[in-house]
Amino acid sequence: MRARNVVETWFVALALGAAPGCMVVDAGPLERLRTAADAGMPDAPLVLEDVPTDVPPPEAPADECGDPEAFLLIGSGTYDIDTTGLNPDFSILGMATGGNDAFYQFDGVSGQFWHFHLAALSPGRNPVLYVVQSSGGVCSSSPVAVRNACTMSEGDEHFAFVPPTTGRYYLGIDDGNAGGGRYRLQVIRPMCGNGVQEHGEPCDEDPMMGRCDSMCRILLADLDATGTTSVPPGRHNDTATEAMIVQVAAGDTLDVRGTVPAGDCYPDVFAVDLPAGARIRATARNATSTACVAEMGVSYGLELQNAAGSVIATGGNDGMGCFGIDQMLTNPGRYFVWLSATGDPSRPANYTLRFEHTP
Ligand SMILES: [Ca+2]
Ligand SMILES: [Ca+2]
Ligand SMILES: [Ca+2]
Ligand SMILES: [Ca+2]
Repeated sequence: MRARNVVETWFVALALGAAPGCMVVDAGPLERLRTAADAGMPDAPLVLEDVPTDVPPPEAPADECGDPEAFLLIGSGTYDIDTTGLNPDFSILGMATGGNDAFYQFDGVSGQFWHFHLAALSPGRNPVLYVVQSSGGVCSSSPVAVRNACTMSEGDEHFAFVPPTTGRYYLGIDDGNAGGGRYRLQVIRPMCGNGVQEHGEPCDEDPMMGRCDSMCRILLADLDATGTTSVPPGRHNDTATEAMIVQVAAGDTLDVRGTVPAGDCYPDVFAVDLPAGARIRATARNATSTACVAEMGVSYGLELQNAAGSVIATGGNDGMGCFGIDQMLTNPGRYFVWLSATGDPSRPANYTLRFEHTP
């Protein structure tokens, strides 16, 4: 609509012979004149395609990663991007990113919280979203953060990003399928502690309530002494940054009930703080935790990662028919359990993930 407004303003100024410095603020008389001249027939509405679009909007992304002229993202904003005229000149190590790519830059400050969300507006796309650093105008093909959770589909890609170091970063909008398309990028800068749960924030409430910590991460604890708790629905919990903190003391068991929505590509990520020498078991069970079976047509995936993001165990049969992870830990620290559910995309998968912490 921006282009249409530009054209109409130009038309009004020309028709009225506007002198320099004269501002036309009321197009009403002109509209009535135009309508009269057309014998009462209103003009056909302009559509975007009628307007020359060879001048990109100022917030258009750059074609090349590392371009020092790339638009600088500062605060929250929404950007409509068209990569059809751009080139597929960048790729991420070990990932299919053959589509045309586009780039923004931003100054990341260590510890700040960003959330990026990319949706395809054109059909047949497979968006891929990543953050890379550049040196001397050359971007590293090893991303600082990367997301292609929906690898075979048009599903949105999004992630929380906390810069590990302060510096200039490039945000890449790419695609697993060749060619370009139209996308909508949302950049969100939530403020933890303002009492408002913003897009990208798992929660934002008083830590004294015991459901949300001071970093706006969801706390999962046995608050009602039933041995069971539930994942609040509809929250961001699919990266280590957004992981839900499972509070299970040595010798205790906690059943965490959750749901992977129908067709959802994203994992549910849990964090557990464990001392040296602890043993952690995480087993996937049915919705009522009565049996070690997934919902019909669904299969679970499990990974145990350390704080550096290295996979130290993957799910397997525990010998008693349960799919799970059972790991002794030498080093103390925060560990992450990634649960994914694949299968019938037409209905949600309800699960219980049982955490057992043995000293
Ligand atoms: Ca590419
Ligand atoms: Ca490009
Ligand atoms: Ca994708
Ligand atoms: Ca907030």
